[in-house]
Amino acid sequence: MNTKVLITGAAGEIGSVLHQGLKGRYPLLRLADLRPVTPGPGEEAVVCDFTDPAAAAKACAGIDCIVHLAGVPREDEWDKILPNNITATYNVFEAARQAGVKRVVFASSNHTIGYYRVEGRVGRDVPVRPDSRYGVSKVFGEAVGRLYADKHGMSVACLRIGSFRAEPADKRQLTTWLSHGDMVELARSAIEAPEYHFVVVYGISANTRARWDSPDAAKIGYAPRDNAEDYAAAIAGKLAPPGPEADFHGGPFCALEFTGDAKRID
Ligand code: 15L
Repeated sequence: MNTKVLITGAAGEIGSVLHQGLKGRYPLLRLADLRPVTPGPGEEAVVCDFTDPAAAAKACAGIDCIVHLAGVPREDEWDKILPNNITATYNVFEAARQAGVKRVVFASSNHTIGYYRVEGRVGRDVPVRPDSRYGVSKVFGEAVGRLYADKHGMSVACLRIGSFRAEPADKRQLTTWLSHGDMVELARSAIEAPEYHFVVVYGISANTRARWDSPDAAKIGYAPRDNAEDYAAAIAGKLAPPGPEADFHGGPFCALEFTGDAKRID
């Protein structure tokens, strides 16, 4: 594969797994993070704060494909979300455009559609329904991706990642689990698929109880192997408390700071 790849947030939970899983696969793996990363052969490490456009531009130079993971990975205060997830994501796409990067793979989240009821299935074309400031920031990232795909001809994949864990931990995750191996396969597929314009793929394993539909998975050739069902007996009884956490796809994020009327969320 003759693709020079930049991973932002390479020292994070997903970034570290991708670093190991994609090691040696590309002529260059550039690993960017606020924290130092130790590079191996064929790798470069850069300490980079993507809230700074000049730093983002430097990190993107000479790259073919960016896997953009950097940012706050869960719900947080607006003062953290705004610079790290919104400004930084814009900076990454804009730096990519200026550097002539052909493809950006954006780590989005299931929290873009969190307030859909668990009884229903959710596809990629439903209106967004974020369940948190974090979810709003991921909707923003997908919108910037769509803009750069349409306006600038960039190839963009938005991966709506579910519950990235070594093993599923509760009943919700029997639906939402994404194994480490399948995360590597998902990123690899999005990096290497020969041609696509703009795709949205739910990042989950081949879970028997999956409720999110990803017709675009075939466009990138994503074929997950793991299934949360293999852990069902071990986590039987690990249920969410009654209320928004149990009622909606976004689980615990839906219950955080909740002051709404669940009956009105159809
Ligand atoms: C996410 O997007 C978060 O990054 C992670 O903290 C989990 O909460 C996960 O979603 C999930 O929905 O389980």
